[in-house]
Amino acid sequence: MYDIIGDIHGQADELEQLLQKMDYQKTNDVYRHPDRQAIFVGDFIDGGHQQKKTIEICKAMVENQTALAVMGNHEFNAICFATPGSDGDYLRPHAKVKNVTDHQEFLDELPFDSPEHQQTIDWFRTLPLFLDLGELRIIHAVWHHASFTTASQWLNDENCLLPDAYAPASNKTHPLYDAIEYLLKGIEVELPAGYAFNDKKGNRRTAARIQWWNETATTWKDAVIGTGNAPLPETPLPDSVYRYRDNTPLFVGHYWMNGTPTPLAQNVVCVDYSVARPGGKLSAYRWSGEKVLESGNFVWVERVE
Ligand SMILES: [Mn+2]
Repeated sequence: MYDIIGDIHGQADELEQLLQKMDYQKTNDVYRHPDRQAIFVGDFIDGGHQQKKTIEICKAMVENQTALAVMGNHEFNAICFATPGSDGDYLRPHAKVKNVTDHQEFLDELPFDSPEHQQTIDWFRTLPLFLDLGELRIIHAVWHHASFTTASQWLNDENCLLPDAYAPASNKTHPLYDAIEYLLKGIEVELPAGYAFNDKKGNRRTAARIQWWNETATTWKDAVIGTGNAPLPETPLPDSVYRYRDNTPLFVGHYWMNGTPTPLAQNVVCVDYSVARPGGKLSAYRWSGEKVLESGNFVWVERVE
């Protein structure tokens, strides 16, 4: 059975506390549990000041099969930052200031192109985009069938992106770009004509995130998230807007949740409770075969301030 652990973002102290709280013990430098396996939902890096240590702990667990892991958008970005494209520039250009500032603490700990940086990027490349374990599924942001179809020809047998996939996945005009966006960063849906909202940075947006896990939110007004107080239509969402309707329990990270951990739906859990920001938690869901996910199965530690 599995303990699914949320986005760590370089907070290694909290990771060790959480593992110990779940009775994982460190033997021969590897955390392990006598009869459970951990699963990391990605986003090991960017944020906290212990990114190298976080990678050491998680990589050792994955290599010794005491844990499984999937790729987060931050690992995908780190690979693109380190991968030259055919035009000679990196797939995530270094001249764009935001690409560097978002990643600076990682680069401070693992200097660009150093052997330890290269080894870390090589390990990130071995992380699958998703895990389908039959009775449960894990992906960083959205389990999205249409994007799996698009991505399938760019994956190896273990569902890792092939080396040649990173260039098309970084090219906004290529179908693989949107597929990776959906799987690792979430779905945005165009609002009905005439509707818009201002995002956190004050930019006017006409596409919004939706609660793809929530079948009971049937109108635009109820289903859309992150739109603040903007007026939204109370008309039904069209059927074309994606919802996760499968019975198989699904675990995701990515969403910077607040408050007391609880399932998003009876078949969907988000384990990301924002340990990378003040007041956040590192959380895990201890899954033991149940089809209906329950809030009592969450375990967490508070962020060390
Ligand atoms: Mn993420």
